[in-house]
Amino acid sequence: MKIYGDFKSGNCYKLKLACALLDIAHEWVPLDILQGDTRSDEFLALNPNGQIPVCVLDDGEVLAESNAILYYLARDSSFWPQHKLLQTRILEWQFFEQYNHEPSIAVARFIKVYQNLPQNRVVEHRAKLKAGYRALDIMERHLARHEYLVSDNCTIADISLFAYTHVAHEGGFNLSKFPAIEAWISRIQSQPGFVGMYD
Ligand SMILES: N[C@@H](CCC(=O)N[C@@H](CS)C(=O)NCC(=O)O)C(=O)O
Repeated sequence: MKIYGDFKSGNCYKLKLACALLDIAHEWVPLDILQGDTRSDEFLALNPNGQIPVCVLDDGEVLAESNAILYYLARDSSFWPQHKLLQTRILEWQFFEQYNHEPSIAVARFIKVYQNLPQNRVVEHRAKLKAGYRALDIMERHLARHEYLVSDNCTIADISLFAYTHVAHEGGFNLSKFPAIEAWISRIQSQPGFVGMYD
């Protein structure tokens, strides 16, 4: 199995982390989005949407969308519980991640880390911080009452939300205002097989 990704991207890191936690062998194919690697004809033939991560299975099937790939990787493990209600709760958090959390926290981080906060994106960055803090507030309130997002152990909902939350400070967020999130980050980091984004 091949995973096309950028090691600094949270969406790609979700798969690196899942493979480490589940001990799934794979080949990592590094791509650089700033160099236009995701716009080449070769890459667009894999994913016409021009985005990473992309996973190419041994039989040639191509999978896109980080949270869908997480399901594929983890569907037979404890990271995807069998109970229908818990599965639905995982999807709730993953849709929240893609619609509310990632578009604010990941984009704020992109503007700072990849683009060094250019003057013409300062106002947008401020708006992303505001929206991102709202998403973090929602997580904080939930995690103040629960050890993990969905069940008593780590699921792919935690992997999805962990990816950009644990590097939110790189985008300008102050996580010290969120003690329950910080404790949850430590719990994820102590999972057997854990690998960091920059490892
Ligand atoms: N919904 C997609 C988002 C993927 C995404 O935004 N990928 C970024 C890197 S984090 C990308 O490929 N950007 C390059 C581009 O859009 O041109 C997922 O979860 O996989």
